[in-house]
This record gives sequence, structure tokens and C-alpha cells, in this order.
Amino acid sequence: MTEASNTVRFLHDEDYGAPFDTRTLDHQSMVFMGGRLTESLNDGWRFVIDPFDTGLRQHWYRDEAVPAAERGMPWDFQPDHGAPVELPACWNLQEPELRHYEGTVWYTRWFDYAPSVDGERVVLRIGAANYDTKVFLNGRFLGNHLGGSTPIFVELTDGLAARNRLQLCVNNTRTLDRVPMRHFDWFNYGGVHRDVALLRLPPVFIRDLFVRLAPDDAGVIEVDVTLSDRSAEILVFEIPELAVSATIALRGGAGTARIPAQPDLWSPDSPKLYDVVARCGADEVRDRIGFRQVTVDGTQVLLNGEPVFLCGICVHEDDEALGRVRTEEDARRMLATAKELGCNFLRLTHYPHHEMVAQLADEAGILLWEELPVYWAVAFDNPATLADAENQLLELIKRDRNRASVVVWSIGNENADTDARLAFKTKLAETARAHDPTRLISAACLINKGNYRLEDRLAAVIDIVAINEYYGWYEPDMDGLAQTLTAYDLDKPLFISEVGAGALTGWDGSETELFSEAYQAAVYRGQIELLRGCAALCGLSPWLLYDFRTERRQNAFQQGWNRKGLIGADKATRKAAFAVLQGFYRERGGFSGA
Ligand code: GCB
Repeated sequence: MTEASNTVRFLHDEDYGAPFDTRTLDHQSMVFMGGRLTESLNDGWRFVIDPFDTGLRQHWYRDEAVPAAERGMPWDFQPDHGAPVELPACWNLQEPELRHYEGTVWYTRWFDYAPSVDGERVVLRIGAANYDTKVFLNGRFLGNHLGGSTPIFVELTDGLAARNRLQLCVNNTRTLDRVPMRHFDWFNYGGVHRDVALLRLPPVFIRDLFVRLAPDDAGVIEVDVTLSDRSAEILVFEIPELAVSATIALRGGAGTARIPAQPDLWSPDSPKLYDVVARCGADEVRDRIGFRQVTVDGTQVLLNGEPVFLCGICVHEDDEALGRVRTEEDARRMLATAKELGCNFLRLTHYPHHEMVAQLADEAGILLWEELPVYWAVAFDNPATLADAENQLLELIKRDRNRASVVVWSIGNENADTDARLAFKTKLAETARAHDPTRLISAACLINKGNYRLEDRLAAVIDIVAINEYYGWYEPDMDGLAQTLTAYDLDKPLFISEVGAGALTGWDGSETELFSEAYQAAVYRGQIELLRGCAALCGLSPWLLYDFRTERRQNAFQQGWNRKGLIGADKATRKAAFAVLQGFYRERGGFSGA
């Protein structure tokens, strides 16, 4: 084919995306990260927007970056010519013109490489990028990843040279097959919003390590390990403080062990963590792990066999200045503010948050609910959508299953109860249980507002029945809450996963005026009065800690923000309802503020 006919083909080919839709970067390419040194690739990127996907149509990534005089043909793209950007960043906040851009962006960066040891393997890790990420190295396509909130791993070893051009093509278009789908109540930030780093690994390395207290025996620690290669024969596993030192025999590159041990148990009052080490050949990984059991008994949630009331709050991953980029300072402030509110629990909605939050919650003693973005309408009858959701679930589980703080996997939020949805979410629950028997499964279920009853077949599948109820706000009549609570007759814990009202910080309208702080505080008071008397209630996580950006809220009070925060978008100014919930949590014995 001549260059000219080739160009015509590029112009007319509407199947241009198919060769890049491999979905090969998935949970199986993950690498265990604990204790590993990484080399940051956050700086030095160039950035070009590509709303027509010309880069994929015309194979921009093959561009040789030669001077004009040496080119035989005109060209439309020069990767090194883009605007400079330091990652992580959400492009919507980079320049005003990009505020509402949804589509494709190319990131290009060069790096030098020289192996430090013979046979070294090199893996690129991207903490998260929203939503479809295609990776190219030195003009070669290495695979794509779906999902905007879980990590991406891609091995670079075979394609590396002394000088390398790395390109990421990231697309955040809302489509009918994605998870979430097209309609959701948060801002659709685009870009690489978590760190980019290189990992240097020995020829055989520890791919996965899952360490936990046995769910059936608090005197046993269970270990599952997977190596990158079938040839490894033994792995040494140690917990020095418990005098645990075990040699685990590996078969086909994997091994398991049950090791007798008597760790001090992890809990919010005593968030004890142990240093854990695993060695195999030239590879060594480390982690800090808490040991605990979480179970249900009738309508109670038990932590280490004792009933625990979940004094929670929901939180989005959003920041006025940084969007979905999370700094450590911001994560620490969030946990400290939650403690000030009296929380022992956070619901991280509606997608996997930065892994740092669970690491810090382990230290701080805050229980966590982590969630998949199976939100509102999703293409439940599309097998490719299920595969995407399941992969996001497995990436989340593998990333965070050593975190004692994480006690709930939520498989989604407020979907209509159809047969397809029930089958889809049942499959997710089964997958979660198969890969992690040490946590509870939940999801926000639906109430029939006509007869004030929980009516959702998913309730039979999950361990904690969660409901989002907005009595006092979307349903002004609080009496509906009383009826809903009285009608609850399942022998499972009931959790209020959302409740709340909008309030513009500082607007001092009266208790009867929507969007005033007084109105919001009155809703909290009314709710608490009714919830206090509900015996099946195992906790609540009102909606929510901070105001957050969302395109679909545009009235005069909202102006692009969901104002149901107990604290404004500045993450500092407390609204009147903050103290109301704080008072209730003090009474329920969450954190006393210490
Ligand atoms: C809900 C959704 C949440 C919304 C919230 C609201 O039920 O789960 O994502 O943001 O209500 O503010 O209406």
C-alpha cells in the first residue's frame, strides 16, 4: 500500500479503535507493591488533546520525531510538541478550555534506561487514569486498560532501549458499555490522576501476597502467594515481632500456608500493625498488616467477635484545586476530620479511592467501605461490561486486601432491580468472596417509595443490607423513614449508606428553606431521632463529608457542586449539621475526639 492510499484508509476507517481494544492490562498483570522501590516518572510529560482520535487512526505513536527537512510527507502530530505537564493531574483543571473536555489525550515522555542487574524486568505502574488507557513504548502498542480508578501495570522489559519514548493515550468519554456508564453524580475528570512509576524487578518476582487472620481461627495467619514464574520452589515468610518464620513450598509458582500465631488484634481502638516480610530468590517484599476478623451475627456486625456500630460518613475523591488527585496531606486531613466528627468508619464512594487512604486508615484505626462504580444504569446484559466490572473488582481486591481497615467491598450503588442486574451483581459478589473470604459484601439497595419497604432482590445476596434514603430531602415526609425502618424484617444488618440534605456554606436561611444550613441541620436532627430507635441498624454513613464538583447540579445554590457536604468545598468550613452528627456519634461511642 502506498502512503497516499494508506492515508485515505485512515480517513475512512471507523474501526480504527479495534486493534487497540485488547484489554490485556488487567488484574493478572498486577505486581505486589509492598516495600518496593519505585522510580517516579511523574515529571517531564508533554500533552496533546485529540478529540477526533486521529492519533489512533493515523498511528501517531509511530512518529519518528525527525526534523522537517528529513520528512517525506507532511505530518499532523509531533508528540514532543505538546504542552508540558507534571503528573498526576486532571486535565480539566489544567487550563480553562479543558474544563469540560471529554475525549482523548496523548501524554508523551522520554526516559533513559540501563539495567542494574542481568535479567532485570521492568514494569510501568500507573496508579490510575480515567478511563481507557493505551500504552505505547518506542512506537509499539503494549496494551490497554479499562477502568478509571484502579492501577495499571505493563511490563516494558522487551521493548526497552537506552533512550525510550513512552506514550499514554487516555480517553474519558462516557459510553454505554463503561462502568460507570454515562450518567453519574460526580465530575468526569480526565487524565492520569495517580502516580506514574517504574519498577525494577528480578527475573522471578513476587506477584501477589495475601496475608490475613484466618476467618475460622483467630490463632492462625493464612498466607497466599503467587510468583511471576513457575520455577520458584520456596518462599520465606516472616513476622519478626511474632517470631513467625515459615518456609512455604511453591507448586506451579504459587503457595499457601496456615501459620499458628497469636497477634494482638487490630481494631479502631488499637490499630496494631505488624511488619511482614516475604523473600523468594532475589526478590523481597514487605508490608505492615493488621489482623482482625469481621463477621455478621443476625443484625449485628462483629469486629473480633464484638458488636461494632459503624459511625460513618461518605466521601468522594475530589478537590477544588486538584480534582481527583489525592495528596497525602489531603488524605491525612480527611481522616483527622472524620475522627473529629466521631467516625470509626468511612464509605469511600463511588469508585476505588487512592490506595494511600487505606494504608493511612490502617494506622489511624478507621474502618473502610470500598466501592466499585457499578452506579445507576449500567449495561447489565453486556458480557464485556461484566468483564470490565469484574476486572476492576479484582484489581481493587488485589490492591487492598492486606488492609485490615477495609471491612466492606461494595459492589455498587442504586441500580434498578432487573434480572440482568441481579445476575451481574451476584457474579460480582461470588468473585469477591472467592478472592477474599475475610470481608463483608454490601451494596446500596432500593426502597420502594410507594409502600416504604426495602424491595431489592440483591438484599438476599449481600451480607450488609445498605439503603440510601433521603427522607427530609428528596422525600420531605420523615414519616416514610419510620415506616421503612419498621417494615425492615431481614435477619441481616441494616446500614444507612446515604442520608442528607444540601446546604450552601454560610447561607443562613431558616429551617424551612431548602439549601440553608439550618434546613440541613434539621434533617440530621429528624433522621437521628428515628434512627436511634432502630434495633437492626448497624451504622450509617451520611452523604457526605465535603461538597464535591458535579456537572449535573446547576441551580443557584449549587453552581456545579453537590452541596450535601457537612463541610464546604474548602474542606475547612463546617456547616451547622456537622455538630449535630458529631453529637450523635459521641453518644454512640465512635471516636471521642481523642
Ligand atoms: C444518591 C447517590 C449519590 C448522589 C446523592 C445525591 O443517592 O448515591 O451519588 O450524589 O444521592 O446527592 O442526590
